Amino acid sequence: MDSYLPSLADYELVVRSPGRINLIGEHTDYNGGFCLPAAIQQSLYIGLNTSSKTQFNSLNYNELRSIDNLNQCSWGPFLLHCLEFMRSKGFEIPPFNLRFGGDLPIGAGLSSSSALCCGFLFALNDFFQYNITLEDLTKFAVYAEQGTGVIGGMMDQISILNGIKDHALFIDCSTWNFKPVAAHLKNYCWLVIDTGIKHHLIDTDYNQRSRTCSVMKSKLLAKNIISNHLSELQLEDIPSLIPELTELEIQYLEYVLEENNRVQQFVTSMNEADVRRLGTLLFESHQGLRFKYKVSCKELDLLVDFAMKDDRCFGARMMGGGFGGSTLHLVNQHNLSSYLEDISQHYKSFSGFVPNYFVATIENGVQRIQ
Ligand code: GAF
Repeated sequence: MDSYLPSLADYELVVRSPGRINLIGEHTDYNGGFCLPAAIQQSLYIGLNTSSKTQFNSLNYNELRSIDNLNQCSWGPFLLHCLEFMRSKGFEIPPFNLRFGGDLPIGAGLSSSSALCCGFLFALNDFFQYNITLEDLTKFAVYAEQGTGVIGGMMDQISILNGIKDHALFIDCSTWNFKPVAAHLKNYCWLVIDTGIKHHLIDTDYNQRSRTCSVMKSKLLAKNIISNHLSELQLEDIPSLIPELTELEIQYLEYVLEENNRVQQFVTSMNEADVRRLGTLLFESHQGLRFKYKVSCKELDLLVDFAMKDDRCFGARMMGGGFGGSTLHLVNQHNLSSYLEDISQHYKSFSGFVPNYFVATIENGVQRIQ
């Protein structure tokens, strides 16, 4: 991580912008539901300097861009949309020199694109002293990233900008309110395994899910069945909605409402340190994502299927938007190395390579470090 900092030593301002894990509550945010993410140690480090000409430099990609060709690289559109959003709000942005890089894996379901947007907006705000509140910065980051074409929610930006060390944030996405939940379980750890299947959400069926839910919402709003979000509904309401919705919509709705219930039960079980119940909820979440919401893939399933048959792991599930990326495993620390060895070998025999992994350390959200 710190290996990026020497390249930023001459920068007037340096911001650390973390990735995030999500303990549970997937594809619920854009449905006004619940989720439980946390900022992690893997981060992007973003440096800003004054300059006569605006320039952007990605250390990970070893690419240098100006405003004119910023769109012609994978990371450019995120920065461009942040700049456009800030200008649309009336902020004047003098020329600057930006350089960034870090140890946050890209396209691994750990929200590297949101880390870039959140960190960039936070850096601009601090550097040019706009005095935008953290609450507004969070909104700006959500809307700017939506400008790139992903019809996503607010889970990633809330956790990246507002994360609290050793805590997950229990977010009510209907109000954007959140409260910290202690996420440290004595003798257990949160293990993240990257399938190596890379994705940008815009290239997946993520938007298709989001659109289907939005169509469903419009139908139910038009009939005054809901007043704002799908997550106002309860599972018991489903039979009465069958005439209003398609079979696929019912299937997705059932997943979302079940996942909301799981998040609430998860928070209770975290407070009670009931590791077995937590594990069961993780497995149930994965099955919902796999069979009802259909956003998993065979590599994610392989890792979770292994976990289900192994009593060193209490629970596991895919994490983030899906279609690749990483899985989260709740593992007894004493068995961590043997579990890792076996699951890595199992994955290698299927995919040909040993997957990357790390034990998540839950850290604070975006911070100025220089
Ligand atoms: C991605 C999105 F960016 C989030 O808003 C959320 O929908 C998540 O997928 C799925 O829970 O990370």
